Amino acid sequence: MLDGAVNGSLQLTVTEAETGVYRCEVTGPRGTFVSTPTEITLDTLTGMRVTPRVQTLGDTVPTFTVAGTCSLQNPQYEWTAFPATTLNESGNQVSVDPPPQETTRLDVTVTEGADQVTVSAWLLVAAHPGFDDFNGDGCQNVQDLRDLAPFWRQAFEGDLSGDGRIDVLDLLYLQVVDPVPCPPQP
Ligand SMILES: [Ca+2]
Ligand SMILES: [Ca+2]
Repeated sequence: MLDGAVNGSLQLTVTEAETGVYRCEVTGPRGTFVSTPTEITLDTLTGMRVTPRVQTLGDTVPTFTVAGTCSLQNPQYEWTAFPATTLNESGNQVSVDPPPQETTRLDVTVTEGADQVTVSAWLLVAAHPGFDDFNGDGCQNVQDLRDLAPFWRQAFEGDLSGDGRIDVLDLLYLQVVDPVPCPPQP
């Protein structure tokens, strides 16, 4: 019997040691009832995800991290890029350097004991370069997006997504990481 488990409900903080089959035994004046067993298993890879889920290639080396909600004992990570490109792996992190020439999907298979899961992330690479700082003010911020907006749904040679016009797909490729207004450049 579990220490202290003498009430009508049982709350567990589940670790590997607490997995197994549980039964409840109720004893009263007219005898003892034993419940049907309930099995508790632990899937340590629940909630595993890559962050960021999507990022756009900018002027820094793109890095991704995979993590879940459980702490893992002896995880193995296997990163794969589609199309293939150079990956620099370090535990649950990977950096993509040199930068790929086209949009790349990253898959990571995480293995912990008998459990395994594969999750993905995307590195978006614009079809045409030069949009890192669209208005040339030295920042990649929302002002670049505003300055691109007048071309919305218009023909635009050399656009980011490569279909010859500006729409929501192109905005996905814009980095908006710097402050607004853009501070004076050194
Ligand atoms: Ca700018
Ligand atoms: Ca486009």
